[in-house]
Amino acid sequence: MLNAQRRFIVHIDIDAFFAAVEVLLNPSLAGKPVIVGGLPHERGVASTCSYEARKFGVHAGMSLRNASKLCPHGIFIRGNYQVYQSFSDRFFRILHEYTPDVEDASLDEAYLDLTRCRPLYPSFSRTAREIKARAERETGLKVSVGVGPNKILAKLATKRAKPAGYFEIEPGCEEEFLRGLPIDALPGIGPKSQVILRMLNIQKIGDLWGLPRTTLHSIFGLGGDDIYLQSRGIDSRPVVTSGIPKSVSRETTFLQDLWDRRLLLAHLAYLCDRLTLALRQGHSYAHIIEVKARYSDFQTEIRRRLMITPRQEMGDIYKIAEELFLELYAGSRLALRLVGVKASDLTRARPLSLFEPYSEKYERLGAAVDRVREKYGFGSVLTVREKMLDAVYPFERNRGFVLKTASLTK
Ligand code: TTP
Ligand code: MG
Repeated sequence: MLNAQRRFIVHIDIDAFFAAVEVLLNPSLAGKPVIVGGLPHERGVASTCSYEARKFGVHAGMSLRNASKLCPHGIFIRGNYQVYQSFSDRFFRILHEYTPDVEDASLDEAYLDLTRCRPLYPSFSRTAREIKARAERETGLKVSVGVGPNKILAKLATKRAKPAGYFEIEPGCEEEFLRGLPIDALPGIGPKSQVILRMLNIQKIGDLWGLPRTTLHSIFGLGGDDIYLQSRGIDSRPVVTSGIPKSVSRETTFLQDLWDRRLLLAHLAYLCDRLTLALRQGHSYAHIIEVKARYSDFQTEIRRRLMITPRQEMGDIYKIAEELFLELYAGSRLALRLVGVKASDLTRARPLSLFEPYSEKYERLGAAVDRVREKYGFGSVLTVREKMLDAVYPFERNRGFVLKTASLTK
């Protein structure tokens, strides 16, 4: 069932991360339902909430309005991404002391592969427990740790361990561990597939084992092959250590739903500007640009474009984002409540294009803009299009426009 050489993969995830940081900074919040993401009357969604708030049914991604209905005595906090980022940095610095094989899966979540470090650690289990204890001691936050022979099993083990626990899947116990889990525990089974499987009376992962691969394939196509492997705990994905994030995105909810195309494009331009700043800082170029729009009825649409030549420059990325946005918004009769732009499939090196003469003009332009901004603030260099936002948002020289919701994704 599993790979010939058993790996020792540790998955570690901070509990109720943003909310836990807020409690740490303000201990009077301990034991109370804390919801991070905005105030109850504001638009937008909860980024996360404390376990006390979860008892009321509140969860990440829920609109603040619904959260405040379910949990009227909840303590709502807008949140401060920079503070969370600094806790995240501290967390990852600790992890990197144990192995070079650390993959940052998100701000508060990592996979560590200890297999290569066997000579250093006589007992992997003891080391994994020590990592947990140290992360908790030095960040002041509770973490959960799962251990298994691959990423999917380690992550499922963490889910079992939450909150603040440790769970290790011993060799030979994988089947027993997986058998009773509900099918929606598997990350590869989306809501649609779940409905189909439930119609086939498949509720638990163990129930999936009775379906031949060919049957899963004929129902779900390639996704079926994946379900077959996942349900058996087979996962050969390596722990990827590259420091490049998987994607960078910037999005915002508006103060009021927006129709005006020019104003929408102004937001998009500003978000692209923020996004390309992050790309330059990460020395990365994007192969995929994605635009997201959420309508006033909460329907969300995404359009994406793959580029064989990866891009980093503001003008290029804005042009693509604008095309995607206009394509998406064409003919819509609804106003929008959110737009976002995302760069993914990132690469460090900009491969030479077959069709364009090589030039560093753009890189030099970007670097010059960054230098001016470092000295005079982000708002010192803005396009005419972005300047339209002047009429809508307060402006701070250092930070630029203060949008309603800063992007919370990496
Ligand atoms: P998670 O690890 O998914 O959630 P969590 O740490 O709050 O709670 P737990 O792990 O104990 O279940 O996400 C980590 C942080 O990422 C979370 O604190 C806030 C942020 N986040 C968002 O901003 N939006 C989201 O939709 C999610 C799921 C998380
Ligand atoms: Mg977490």
